Amino acid sequence: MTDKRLLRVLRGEAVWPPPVWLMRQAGRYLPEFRALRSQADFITRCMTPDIAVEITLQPIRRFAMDGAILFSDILILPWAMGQGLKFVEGVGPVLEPIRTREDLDRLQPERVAEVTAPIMQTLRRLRQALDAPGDETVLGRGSAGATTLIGFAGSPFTVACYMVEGGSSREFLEPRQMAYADPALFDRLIDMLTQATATMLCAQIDAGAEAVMLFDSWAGLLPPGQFRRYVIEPSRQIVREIRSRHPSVPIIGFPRLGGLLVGEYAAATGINALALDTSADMMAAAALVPDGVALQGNLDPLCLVTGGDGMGHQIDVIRDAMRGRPHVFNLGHGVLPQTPPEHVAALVERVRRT
Ligand code: 1CP
Repeated sequence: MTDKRLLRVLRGEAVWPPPVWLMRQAGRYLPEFRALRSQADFITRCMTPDIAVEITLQPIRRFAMDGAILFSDILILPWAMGQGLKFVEGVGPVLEPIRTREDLDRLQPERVAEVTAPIMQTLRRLRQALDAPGDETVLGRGSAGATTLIGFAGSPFTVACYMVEGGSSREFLEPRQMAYADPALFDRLIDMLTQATATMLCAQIDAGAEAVMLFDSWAGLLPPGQFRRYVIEPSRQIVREIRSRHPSVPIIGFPRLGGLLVGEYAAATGINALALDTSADMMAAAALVPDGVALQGNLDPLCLVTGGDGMGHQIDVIRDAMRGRPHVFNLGHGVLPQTPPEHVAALVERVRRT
């Protein structure tokens, strides 16, 4: 049974109108998400199936998105390996930085499967809720079996950025300097993350994820040689490992701000779909990727804040340019917290116009 519209596109079919979901579709812009925030801190929310299931389904109930992305975070992986992590209000993630061989040796990738078991439980429950026939109490009438469950992870380079820096940054100077000053150490970290990420994504698929996405949000910081070594090569290995165990599960790659290298990224990694950031010209990207690779994107998230005719026009430009090709409508980056939910409803309605 593969007639879910999003899955068909991820497998290379052109579907009209295109399926739609949004990066960070669960989040602070939804009042029902903010209401749950007071109940538990961020990591607890990710690790408690009752809460994580509820948050994942919130945007599906409201907007009937074609994709439901697991509520979790890319930094749960380093946390599960034993790295100290806190999400601080108004600051973002704060981690105990990894700067030396000793810091790296203290990580315990062998713990990840056990620590992330509740997330797999969340996925099992989500898959059941999304596919339950006639259970309109969960999702609303008629939508059972229509929404694709998406698992995800950060890509090794982006996760390493936060691990070495110790938090968020615009430049991530610490990890980028480590890659030049001690490439052997940086390679070890990347290799550890590559293996752990492939294993975790396979576990997510075993638990019910029907597609997986690799977020490489900081890929665009690297010069071409390092982009090949730290973005393309680890992603290629992750794709190869997932394919060997789950050959029919589509994989979406998001090498954000990858510029001219996105075509090489798509061809060399073997991903099924390439997610594009707002800076990318979708038609130019289409010319760079191998035939059959779907494109996902790439409306400016700010357009969704302003809404109205401006947003409508931008939606039409992207949707019409991609007509006849495998295209998943999405933003070029995550939904901004100040986004009015009714603009998201208007976006979905506009994308689905025939
Ligand atoms: O309560 C809150 O406000 C916490 C905000 C929040 C949320 C809602 C964080 C903290 N993470 C998430 C969830 C999340 N993160 C999802 C779940 C899906 C959904 O919400 O719909 C996903 C897929 C992510 C992925 C993620 N986390 C990325 C990759 C995508 C991207 O946005 O580039 C990155 C870089 C992170 C790190 C992260 N998590 C949270 C923050 C504040 C940050 C730092 C972002 C930065 O460095 O600017």
